[in-house]
Amino acid sequence: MTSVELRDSILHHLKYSLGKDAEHAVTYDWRMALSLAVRDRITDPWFDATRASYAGQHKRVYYLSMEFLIGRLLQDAIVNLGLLETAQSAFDEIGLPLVDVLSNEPDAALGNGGLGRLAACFIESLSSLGVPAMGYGIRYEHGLFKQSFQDGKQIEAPEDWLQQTHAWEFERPESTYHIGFGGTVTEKNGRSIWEPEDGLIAQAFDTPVIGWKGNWANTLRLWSARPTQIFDLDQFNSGDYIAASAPETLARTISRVLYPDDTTPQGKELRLKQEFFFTAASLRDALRRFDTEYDDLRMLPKKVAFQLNDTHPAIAGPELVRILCDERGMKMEDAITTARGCLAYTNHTLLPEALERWSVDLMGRLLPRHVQIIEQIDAAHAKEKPKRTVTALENGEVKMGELAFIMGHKVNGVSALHTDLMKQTVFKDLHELHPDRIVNQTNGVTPRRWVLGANPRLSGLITDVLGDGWVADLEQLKGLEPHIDDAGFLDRFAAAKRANKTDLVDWVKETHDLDLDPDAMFDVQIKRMHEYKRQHLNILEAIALWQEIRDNPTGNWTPRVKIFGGKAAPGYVFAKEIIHLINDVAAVLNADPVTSKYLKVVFLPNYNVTMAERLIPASDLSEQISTAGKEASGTGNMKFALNGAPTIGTLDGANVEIREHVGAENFFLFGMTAPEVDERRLLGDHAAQAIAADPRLARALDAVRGDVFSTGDAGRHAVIADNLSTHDYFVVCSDFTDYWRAQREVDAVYADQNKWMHMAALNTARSGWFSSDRSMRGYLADIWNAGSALPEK
Ligand code: 26V
Repeated sequence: MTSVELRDSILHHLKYSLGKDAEHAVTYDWRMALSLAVRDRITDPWFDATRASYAGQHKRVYYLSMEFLIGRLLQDAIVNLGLLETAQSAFDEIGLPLVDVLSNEPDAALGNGGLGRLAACFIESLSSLGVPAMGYGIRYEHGLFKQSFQDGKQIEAPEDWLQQTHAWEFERPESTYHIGFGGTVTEKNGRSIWEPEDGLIAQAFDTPVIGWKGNWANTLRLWSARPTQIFDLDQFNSGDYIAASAPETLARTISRVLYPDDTTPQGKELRLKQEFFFTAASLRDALRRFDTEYDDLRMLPKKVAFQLNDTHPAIAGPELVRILCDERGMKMEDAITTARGCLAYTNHTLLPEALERWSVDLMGRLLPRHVQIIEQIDAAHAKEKPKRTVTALENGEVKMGELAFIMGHKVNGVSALHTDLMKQTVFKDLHELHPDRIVNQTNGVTPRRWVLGANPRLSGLITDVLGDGWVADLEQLKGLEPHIDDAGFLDRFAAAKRANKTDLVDWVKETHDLDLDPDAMFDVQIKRMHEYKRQHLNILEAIALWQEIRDNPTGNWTPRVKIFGGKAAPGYVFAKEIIHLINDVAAVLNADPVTSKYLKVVFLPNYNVTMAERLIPASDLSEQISTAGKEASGTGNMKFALNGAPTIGTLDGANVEIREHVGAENFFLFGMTAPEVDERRLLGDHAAQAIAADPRLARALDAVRGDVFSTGDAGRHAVIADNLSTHDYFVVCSDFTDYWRAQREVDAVYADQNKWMHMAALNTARSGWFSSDRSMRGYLADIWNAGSALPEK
């Protein structure tokens, strides 16, 4: 496509789809027109892919996820279609900067964090690999809340991405399913029949997901809830308008808002409804498609794979059994075996508070037949493993992890360490019963969004050296290694980083009126706020460093800017305290005339995918400092390494594998290992001991406890100091001293820019393994037994 053709298509859509003439069009109109023009280019590959999937009778992969943290889609689509330069020239002609048009798009935050972003990377990789696949989720009207700060404290506001027309989706009024809740189970001729009492409609909205070079496109199908009956006409006519629309309001509530990840699942009826709603609709949809192609249900495991993204869709097990047995007449045991052949489960956390459990009471009220089936699944499992068994239903609760494990033919962890820990802890007993079921699939990230799209300067350099094959085959980045010492390479690498940093400096100035020095080290921690991620360890180190600089202001300090970003779940009080502390520390440090040229702290509000795309290419140092054993994988860590930011980190999650790939000498390791953490906790007074042994830590904690950062409200942050000085579950104090040491090593290397850039470039060259294409190939081979439908090149 030429830029003239693209421009004409944009102008056509502006006029005929949006009803605007160019003279009166605002940025929104241009963005919509460009999106529709680009969407047109996706439609043919999308149809071709659908046809090829049917024609080839390929096995289909269905990725069931409560969350798809897709962010903006326009730039990604343009990049994958190879239209970036074309779009650039088209808008040069129109006379509007393309960046302004691209940044008009709202950031679709249909997810909380890592789990949802991983789903988005996976679905893009499946398209780039040409695998017939579909993502199934919920079309939340409101995504993750918007964050702002008032007096340093987090304020939440509802997010409203659907206020504007969503340019990428196609509404499918004909693709609807009736989803029931409640009611009774009756027996007829030896068959159980569930007769739900309430119900609602799940309606599909499709977003095409275009792969690299536009060779293939899959569908992200999101379900929206609507009532079976719009309103009660009798009540309306009698004047009771509120009662008349009650059923509609109630039904629509199901897809109204994304749950933030703090809420304990117990008693959250709406969340269980959301889970069943989207899972049941997705299964029905997939089976309808299967029925158009095959007539023998025993073929199901050969032709269909359902991947459960955590336990949120784990009700798929009993629901599929229910359909096969009650509706399709399969014998219960065959139904269980057939369902298991299709299902696999990914675990994303070992934190006990995040493992889903539902009371049998609640589940029995909403899904009476499913509780019966879970009992039968347990019974069949006990029969299969008579010596010692583990059940999903226990003490009046359904344990969704156990259910997903028992109903999956494979269960995977998301990094090597996490998978090992799964075997040793949460699933120890089940692993002993089924030693071949747990497999590892280390996470990955899509290089199209996280390198090519987000970091055009670095990408340009890589392509100059290697050609563009690396985009679809990221391990080719290894080919950079022999060039690192070529004349000019490191200079160009450093210049790309420096220009990205300058862009960030300009943006921070414009949006937050803060002055940052692009020559300072940009030390970045961006992720959800959580005690296990230990943002408080990072800010304690900043405080201690500030105190040390004040002691010796003429010292040879390496200038640093510590940048934070991340949201705390609205109900997570302690995480919000940490945000408040960081903002208060920032206010004091940034105003200090003696130290602020060496050390600044910035907390950027409303961190999201778009902000990550801006920050990661401009980062020097990646903070991955979770308590060992707690971060299942991390995926931000991979994005930083790929973009040439070495890690300071613990041996946790995928950090372990990143360090193996980039080399120990290019990774700033500190802290206890997972077994050392467990052992350390056995000491009742580990925090007190650590504080007694390190005067820097003691002094920093005193400052937190006192009024140094409390502007007249002494003791405001004492909860944090007290928590850390006493039980300190996440062993912040015990890791502080080693963290300090590692940070000083970082300072020393950064002061030698040649050495630093060398290390940074090696991080890029050696991180190609962390592509989500590699992850998807692993799932295809070890879990799904499926493959690409594209001809081999
Ligand atoms: C839990 C709950 C509980 C009920 C309310 C809604 C909700 C939503 C999310 C969660 C926990 C999700 C666990 C999670 O996000 N794990 C992250 O998964 C990433 C991808 O595998 C991984 O990189 C991170 O280390 C891991 O924390």
